[in-house]
Amino acid sequence: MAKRSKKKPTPAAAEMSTGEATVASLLAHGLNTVYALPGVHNDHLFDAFQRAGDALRVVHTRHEQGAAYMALGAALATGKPQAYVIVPGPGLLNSGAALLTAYGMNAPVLALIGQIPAAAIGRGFGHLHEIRDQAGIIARLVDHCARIDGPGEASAKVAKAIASMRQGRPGPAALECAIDVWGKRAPVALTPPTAPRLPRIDEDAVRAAAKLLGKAKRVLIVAGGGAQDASPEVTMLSDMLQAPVLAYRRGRGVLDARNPFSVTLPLGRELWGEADAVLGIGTRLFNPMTQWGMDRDLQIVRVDADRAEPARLRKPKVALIGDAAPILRRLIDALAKHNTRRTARRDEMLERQAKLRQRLNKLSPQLAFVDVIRAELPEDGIYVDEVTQVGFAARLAFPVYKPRTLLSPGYQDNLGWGYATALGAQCARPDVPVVSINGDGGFLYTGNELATAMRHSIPLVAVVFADGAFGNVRRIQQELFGNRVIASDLANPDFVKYAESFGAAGRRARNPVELGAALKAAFAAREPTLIEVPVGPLPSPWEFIHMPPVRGI
Ligand SMILES: Cc1ncc(C[n+]2csc(CCOP(=O)(O)OP(=O)(O)O)c2C)c(N)n1
Ligand SMILES: [Mg+2]
Repeated sequence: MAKRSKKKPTPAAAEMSTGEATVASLLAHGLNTVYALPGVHNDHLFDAFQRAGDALRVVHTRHEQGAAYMALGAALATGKPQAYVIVPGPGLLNSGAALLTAYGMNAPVLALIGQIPAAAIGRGFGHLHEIRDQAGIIARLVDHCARIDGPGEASAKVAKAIASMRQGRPGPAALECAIDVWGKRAPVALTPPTAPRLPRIDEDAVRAAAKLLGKAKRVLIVAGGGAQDASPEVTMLSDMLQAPVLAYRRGRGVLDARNPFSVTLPLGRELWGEADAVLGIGTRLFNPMTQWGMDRDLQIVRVDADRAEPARLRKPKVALIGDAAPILRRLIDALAKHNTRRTARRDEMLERQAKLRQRLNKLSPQLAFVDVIRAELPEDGIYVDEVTQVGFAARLAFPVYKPRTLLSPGYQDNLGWGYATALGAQCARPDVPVVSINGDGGFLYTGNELATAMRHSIPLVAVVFADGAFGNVRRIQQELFGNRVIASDLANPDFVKYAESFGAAGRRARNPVELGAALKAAFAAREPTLIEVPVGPLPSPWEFIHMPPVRGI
């Protein structure tokens, strides 16, 4: 890594260990919680955590995937950088799926990873937890990584890593440090946090976008994860353009679902087919472009923090590069001049939403479960999704009112992310209730972290829909493979007793009404809770998710 030009150091250079300098720097960047699983490689770092006292909360988990998913959940729920700490080799690999998901979701997660003795790195002696080319493995997983080689550079490397996580397209970063380096001491000058550099807004491109969108007759806005901090701007543009806003997972809540212009996949596809212009904001547009078609009659404007993203599938007419909110504010100003008079579409949208709901009703009883969860979860409560039947229905029909209140795993769609990610969200947002939805298959990936919920008093409420199967897989085997079922049945524990064995509250709900009552009680009690919901086979959601094209290519 190239050295950053010298920053102005803070006045006094106190003697510190590498670990202490790292902690001081994390705290200076507002990171006051770390999710961690200790081990000998990081003992001096944990000693620095201990010495930081109340300034730093250390949430230790029962598996490294739990620590990493918790940091991811905290990052997704807050939009702010979060850190996890693990031993090298197996510790790193155990956290790998979460780090991969953080990359896919542009989540600012910092991995602090131990290393074997500095002098032995790369020499193949077979030290405890040694893995070949750990730095190379990490470099494939994140955009920014470095090794901290001593106390004097720890703070600068932490500052640089955190800056990289917020610069341009956000994402995870990783820092390694060798077992014999964390404890080394020297006078240390701390590097203060740096503000992200915002790219200059291209005013010509803003004008071109305003002209194009202003003239278009039927605009569709598509909001992705990059639109989460631009909710007021997206809402205003939707109103000015009378444009529906499509979001599937990461962009949900950017336009409040109580606004009839807020649409999910099936309506979004219809509108994509009718649109003459699309404004994609912080989204790869992957599903629409690859599934629904993108003929030349569809003019596309993209807003993206990543310069490389807009042209990936097809070069848009206009690309605006940078954070969405400031760009959209300029676009709103310019559009005021170029926008045509438009007929109000509110009634049309209300009618289309009602029709869609009729169609979706065949997802029963999933939708009834989705409805009671929405009824009991307060407006700013956080719903954490999983790769499960009720989860798929929620992606289509759970009304999301605010950004960052539906957390869904993005294109990795990795089974088993949910419970620990939700724990992290609840840890970082103790002020709002968090509910974690799980299948019986996915839950046991990180269900052991019930121990973490108890140890750290994290009042997460988890719902486990138990059908005794990897239900999604089983249904595909039944429907598409002549009922040749294999490896998709599950031997389950009694989930209520399982929760109780940790000291958590366990409840059972046999139908949507009972689930509503159980959720009400759990949110009132504010204690770690698991609600088991026994279910039978559930109808397939896939006709509403994988849909045929509506345009030419
Ligand atoms: C990491 C990972 N492994 C495997 C899969 C494939 N997969 C998708 S859904 C599913 C079954 C989910 O079972 P369960 O959690 O019980 O939910 P259900 O479909 O029964 O509601 C599997 C194995 C995946 N998405 N991610
Ligand atoms: Mg299942």
